[in-house]
Amino acid sequence: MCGLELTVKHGRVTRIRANEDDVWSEGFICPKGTVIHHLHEDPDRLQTPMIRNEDGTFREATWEEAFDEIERRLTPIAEEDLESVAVYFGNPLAHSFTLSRYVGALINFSGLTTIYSAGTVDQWPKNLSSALMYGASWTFPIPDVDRTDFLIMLGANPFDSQGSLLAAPGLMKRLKGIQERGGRFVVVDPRRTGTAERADRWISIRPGTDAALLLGMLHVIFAEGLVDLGAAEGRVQGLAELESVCEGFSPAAVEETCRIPAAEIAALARELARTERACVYGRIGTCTQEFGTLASWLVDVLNIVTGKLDRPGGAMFAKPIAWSMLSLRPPEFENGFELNRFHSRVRGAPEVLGQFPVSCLAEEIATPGEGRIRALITVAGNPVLSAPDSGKLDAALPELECMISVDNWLNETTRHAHVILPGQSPLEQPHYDEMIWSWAIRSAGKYAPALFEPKDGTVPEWQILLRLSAMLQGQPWRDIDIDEIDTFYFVGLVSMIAEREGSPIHGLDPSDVLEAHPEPGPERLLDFAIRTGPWGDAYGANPDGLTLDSFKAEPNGIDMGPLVPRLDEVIQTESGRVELTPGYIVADLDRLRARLERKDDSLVLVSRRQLRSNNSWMHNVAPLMTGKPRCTLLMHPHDARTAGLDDGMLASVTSAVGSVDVPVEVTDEMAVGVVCLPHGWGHDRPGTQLSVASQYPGVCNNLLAPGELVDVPSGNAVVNGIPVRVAPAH
Ligand SMILES: Nc1nc2c(c(=O)[nH]1)N[C@H]1C(S)=C(S)[C@@H](COP(=O)(O)OP(=O)(O)OC[C@H]3O[C@@H](n4cnc5c(=O)[nH]c(N)nc54)[C@H](O)[C@@H]3O)O[C@H]1N2
Ligand SMILES: Nc1nc2c(c(=O)[nH]1)N[C@H]1C(S)=C(S)[C@@H](COP(=O)(O)OP(=O)(O)OC[C@H]3O[C@@H](n4cnc5c(=O)[nH]c(N)nc54)[C@H](O)[C@@H]3O)O[C@H]1N2
Ligand SMILES: [Mo]
Repeated sequence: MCGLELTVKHGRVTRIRANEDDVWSEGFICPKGTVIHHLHEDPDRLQTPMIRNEDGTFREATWEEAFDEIERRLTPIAEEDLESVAVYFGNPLAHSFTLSRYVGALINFSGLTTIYSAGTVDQWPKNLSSALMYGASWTFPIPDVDRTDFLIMLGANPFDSQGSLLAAPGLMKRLKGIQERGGRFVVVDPRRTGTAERADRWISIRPGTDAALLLGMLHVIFAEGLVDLGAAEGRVQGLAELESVCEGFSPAAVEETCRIPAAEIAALARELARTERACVYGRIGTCTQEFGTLASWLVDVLNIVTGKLDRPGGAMFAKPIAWSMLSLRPPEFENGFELNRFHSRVRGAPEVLGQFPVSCLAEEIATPGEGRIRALITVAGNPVLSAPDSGKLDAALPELECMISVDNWLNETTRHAHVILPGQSPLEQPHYDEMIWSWAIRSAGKYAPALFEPKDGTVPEWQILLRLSAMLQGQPWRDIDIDEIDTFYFVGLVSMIAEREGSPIHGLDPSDVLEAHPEPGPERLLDFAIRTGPWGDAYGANPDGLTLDSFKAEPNGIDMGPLVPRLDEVIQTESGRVELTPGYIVADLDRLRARLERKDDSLVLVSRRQLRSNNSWMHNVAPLMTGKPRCTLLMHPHDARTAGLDDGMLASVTSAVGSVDVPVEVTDEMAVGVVCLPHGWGHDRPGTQLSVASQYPGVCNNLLAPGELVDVPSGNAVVNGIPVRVAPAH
């Protein structure tokens, strides 16, 4: 999302700098931005389809050969049983206005129902709590960092990650800004991260116990009469029940479990309640853990009962200029969010918001019998490294009768594909960031045209995905008219929006809208989202309003200002109020009560992210890989001594499902009893085409994550708080 200034000479990028004039990022840049041209130039990046040979090697193929092969393998399976065809999509969708919209089209047009994604190793608990609290599964309040005076961050480390479901350029500078205004920020994390190091206070927590901490705080708020709904007054449901919910979770009752003194818990609650402009924010450490849904819910509950919701300096809802497809409630949930409607075949895991835990994927492929997954399409995902129990998935993928990957690299996952279909490089396609504006601290946006003409013979991803969708419907690939399907998709969307009461184009004839956009492809969808957004021209109704052309005329972006209160606009619950005590979530408290009773003396493993990397797929960029080895096990000196380990020694880390050998980095930044591995490593698999990454393989932490460990209500994977044993490696 940061504005970059690229200098090009003779068709090559010679320099990348932060764009100082960018209205959003104002000169901020991170290491990933400075190397974007390496992704474009990477000799390992696929520029033609690849077909796997019998012996496991790959050959470059023409698009004709690739689609012939897909027709031969995929079409018969889809015709026999579409449910046996699964799709997995990954993180890059969040940033690509093409991928996100056209993966939606792939699913809707083909009728695919077996859907997996990186979402169930990420924010599914937050999706669930928002669905049940606000009636909108992608509506998350975010901290108004620029105006807050007190921020409690749990399980987030923007020092490395920069942000997540909170987009704020140069977030660390903004956190410092809180301190410069006389405010404070506190970090709750089992590791004294770079963020915690700069915070006013680091509160070390036992992994997986945030829900207990937050209930302890809620208990204090009720017990001390600190409830004050503020702007949410009259707009919430269930306040009385909430008080009884925290019964039995006093600070004294949770302190041992959380390993945080009761007095500190109470002080935190009081400080939150008493600071007018304050906010609690939780991120991935609060989601990918044993009580992810409870923690995600309680973060919002605390903001609400202390009057922080929907007010400047508190937790607010972003107002993007261009709406994302995710803001549309799926038709299957038109009458409310029904959960656990069906169950997975092997484990009996309930679906949540249309998906099973991604850790079910391996067993659904490997277990014979009716309903087995026989074909898989991956789009921009690397689950062999990113999904829990990844060894099992790596072993299961070769059993597929057909695997197609839409991906730009031949990596740990796509090496199992029968056919890989590459898209274009990030510099060969236009960019307008996709979902993340929905959690941005300003209503801004910007558009960058493609820097380079796409290389001859490349095919944009929207066309690949539409073609696959029609093939899944049994159409011979040569007969498919991409433009026709795209227009059908576009008109369908326009009709849906035009039919809505209160829509800016309510009653407009979709064919008039179509006339304004004769060119097929993702740009007209983006233009439509801008024009029907809060500042759009509404196709004439608001003649001075924004269109995509407005952005094309302003390469530094357009900023429509800071967060504004908008609770009434976002709530979509049946009651029209925020549901404070959704029964489905509250029912999970028994599991937490049992946790308070559980003996807990094992060493546990958590994950970390790294600044010079992006999940699993930027380790092939040489300038990001210099310096000390980074795939290390962080361990407190006390734990290292107990295990007989010293800094730099090779340790063997063993969990219930796997074992890896990795060098130890002894550091008191870890809480005692907690060890930490980075995620996204493990590039030692044979048959990939990653010439840089394979020189720095590291180990895959997900070999250690038991697939059965999930946050029960959401099905989200638990990759933080995994019991492990650590010993010197032999
Ligand atoms: N243990 C542990 N596991 C985790 C996490 C953790 O913290 N700990 N974090 C989780 C989180 S938050 C996430 S988001 C997931 C990520 O999980 P995934 O999304 O499965 O993994 P990524 O590493 O982001 O892989 C992105 C893939 O997209 C491809 N790609 C890159 N650019 C493009 C493009 O333009 N087009 C196409 N078609 N493909 C492209 C890359 O080659 C790569 O294969 O991992 C999760 N797994
Ligand atoms: N440079 C870079 N930036 C990235 C990414 C990347 O790989 N590299 N990945 C992107 C993606 S996909 C995402 S989702 C975001 C994630 O962004 P963040 O949520 O900021 O992710 P992390 O940096 O992994 O920080 C998570 C923190 O949670 C802590 N934690 C672990 N378990 C617990 C627990 O039980 N309770 C609490 N309170 N804390 C816990 C960990 O110690 C860690 O410090 O980052 C994005 N940004
Ligand atoms: Mo993520």
